Formats: sequence, C-alpha cells, structure tokens
Amino acid sequence: MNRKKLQKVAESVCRTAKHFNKIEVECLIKLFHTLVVEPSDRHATIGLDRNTFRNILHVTFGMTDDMIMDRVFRAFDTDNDSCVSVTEWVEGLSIFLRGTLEEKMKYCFEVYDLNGDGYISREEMFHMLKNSLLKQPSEEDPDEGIKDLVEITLKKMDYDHDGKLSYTDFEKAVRDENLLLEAFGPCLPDIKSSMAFEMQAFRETGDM
Ligand SMILES: [Ca+2]
Ligand SMILES: [Ca+2]
Repeated sequence: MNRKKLQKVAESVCRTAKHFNKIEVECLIKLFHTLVVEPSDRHATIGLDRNTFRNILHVTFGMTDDMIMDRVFRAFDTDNDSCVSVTEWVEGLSIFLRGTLEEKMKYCFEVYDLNGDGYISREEMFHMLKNSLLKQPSEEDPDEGIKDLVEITLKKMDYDHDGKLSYTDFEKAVRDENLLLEAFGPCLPDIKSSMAFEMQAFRETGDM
C-alpha cells in the first residue's frame, strides 16, 4: 500500500474510530496488512477471517473461550460478511482498547447476547458461566452450581424481573457495579496485554 492510499484510508477510518489519532490509525492499518492473508484473487475482499482473528485474540490478548472469541469476531464484523475489514478492525479496536464505559457496555452486551435477540437469557448465561467456571474442579454436580449462579446473577441484574437481561438491565447493573461489565467471561483485553499491543502497534510513532 503506498503512502497516498494509506493516508486516504486513514482519513476515512479516523472519522469513526474516534479514540485513535491519525498516526495511530495509520499504524493499525499497516499492522492489519501484515496480519491478513492476501487473497489470490486481487478483487476479493481483504480482511481477517474468523480463524485469523481468533488467533490474534488468543495469542495477543490471551483469550481462550471459543464461544466468547466467536462473539468478539461477530462484534467486530459489523457488516456481517464473515470477514473483519480494515475499517472494522480499527473501529473495533478503538472500543476494545480505549472505549468509554458506555461503548464497552454495548460491546460486552453484544458479545454476551449469543443469539443476538436483544436479551441475555438464562440459557446463554448458563453456557457462558459454565465455560468460564469449568476449569475449577468441584465434587458437587457442576451444573447445579452454575444454575445457582445464574439465579444469583439474575437476582442482582434483572431489574424488571422478566427472567432475562435486557440492555437496560445490563447497563443499570454495570453502572452500579463496574465489575459486572465482564460478568459472563473476559471479552476485553486486560491492562497488560492492551499496553503490550499498543506499544507494539504504535512503536513507530515514538520516532516522531
Ligand atoms: Ca465485515
Ligand atoms: Ca439472547
């Protein structure tokens, strides 16, 4: 990609990825192009497919839960074409790394609403909590313990008592207790991996 084209892409992405400055956006675009596998057909869409993207989440951000990584991919892939484009990459990272609480709440809710129907249901909570807790061996029936946890969570977060979490419930609960943002499993990078990522991605800006 030549300098002129890079600047043009960066300018357009800058309008929507508001937490990065133009130099940072340029770095992220360059990084994107080192991560994509260039398609043999040069007219094909250039982007990160599900496996490549999940690999980045795993290696760079230490994520391990397949279901969550899949949902993170869906959250980045806003036009739903099964490929994260350069714009989706930078916009997604803007929230993922530097989003406001509001943006992060919307993002986490989208990740946790596994079937995308606008609610986090009992079944969805069960699946996610089961995945994130299964590593701890327990003598009791683990499913029973998780069912109890789902009920405790609902009691805490389901303000309108309809047995599922709407975005309004989720937002209210998280504003009250920020730790509930990632109640159903880690889907945002921790401080250490996001700092390491930014240092790596933006190291060129240090020379300026
Ligand atoms: Ca896409
Ligand atoms: Ca749902």
